[in-house]
Amino acid sequence: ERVVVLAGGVGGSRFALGVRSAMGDGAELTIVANTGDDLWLSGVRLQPDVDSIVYALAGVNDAERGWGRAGESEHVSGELRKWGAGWPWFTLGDLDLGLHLARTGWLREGLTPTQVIARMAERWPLGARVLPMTDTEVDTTVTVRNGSSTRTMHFQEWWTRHRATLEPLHFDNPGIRQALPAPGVAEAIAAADVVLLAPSNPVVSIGPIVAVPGIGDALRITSAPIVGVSPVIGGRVVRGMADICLAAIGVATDASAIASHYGSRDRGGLVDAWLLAEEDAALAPTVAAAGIRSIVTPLWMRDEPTAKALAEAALVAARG
Ligand code: GDP
Ligand code: FO1
Ligand code: CA
Repeated sequence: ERVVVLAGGVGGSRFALGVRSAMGDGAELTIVANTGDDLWLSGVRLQPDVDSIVYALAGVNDAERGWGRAGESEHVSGELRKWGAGWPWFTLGDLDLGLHLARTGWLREGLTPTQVIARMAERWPLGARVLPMTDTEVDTTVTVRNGSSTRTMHFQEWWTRHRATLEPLHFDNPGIRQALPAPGVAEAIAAADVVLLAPSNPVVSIGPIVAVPGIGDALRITSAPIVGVSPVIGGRVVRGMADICLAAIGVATDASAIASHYGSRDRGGLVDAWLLAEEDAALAPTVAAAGIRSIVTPLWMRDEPTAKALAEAALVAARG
């Protein structure tokens, strides 16, 4: 069985672990990671969602935070702050910086981001192939009101510095129309038996992935069923501030509204089936009205067993 998962950071990495444990021997798992959060900082390339997924699969992640390494120290970051270098509100852990330095060196030697991740997988057996959505550098920017005018900033500044407290007018991914899917992404989707959308942020995680031109097309034409998992449980996002992102694109923080936003594949959309939390069972008719089959199942990923059970439910849903 060939399974492809589209994933962001916190929700994406937890779900990826669940899918890996739910899959049988001989099954092939490909995880397509959002790279819209990526940035250059203090001379190094950061790929937060890729790294959250790789660290989680390698078992070296800080599971509570959902990003960065377990057992992290911050000597270098403290020194950078004293230099006035980088962003004082954005901490690069020492172990994490080891990866950023390695990656930046390899990129400068001419490796692609896809090849860099493959190198990471030589050190850490991941039990999955992790692909960036694209090797092209694509940012996510957020435009907010600034008096009578507007101001545009990098997603990380809006998210981490301002904690999403500035009302977003819109999100953009400059350059994404020219971006190509990373090698293997469209092929994996075309050859998949199942495609799963992790319960990731629909706006700034899944949104950029499906906005890469060849990826959206590959999803529309693959013969594999596509099953999405709601990141909203009982009308609330589980971890983070995705509700504020959803409001900016006019989508309610509601599991059925997100399903309708992705749309039914029968009607040119992205999903065949949608996993709803038990708390949201009453939304099943609304999801059905959008032409999407829904399955009610526990959606909380508390630990590996609950993430595995969720992944199993998604795989069962895909089989029809
Ligand atoms: P980010 O890139 O770090 O922001 O992480 P993702 O985009 O992958 O995931 C963020 C989303 O994951 C949030 O909007 C949450 O609603 C969702 N999420 C986090 N934990 C869980 C969980 O246990 N269950 C479900 N269903 N969604 C979750
Ligand atoms: N999130 C924070 O809230 N504060 C930080 O200082 C921070 C540092 C950081 C460094 C590397 C990395 O890969 C991620 C980091 N994050 C930090 C998480 C990240 O900003 C966001 O949560 C994601 O980009 C959203 O997906
Ligand atoms: Ca992200």
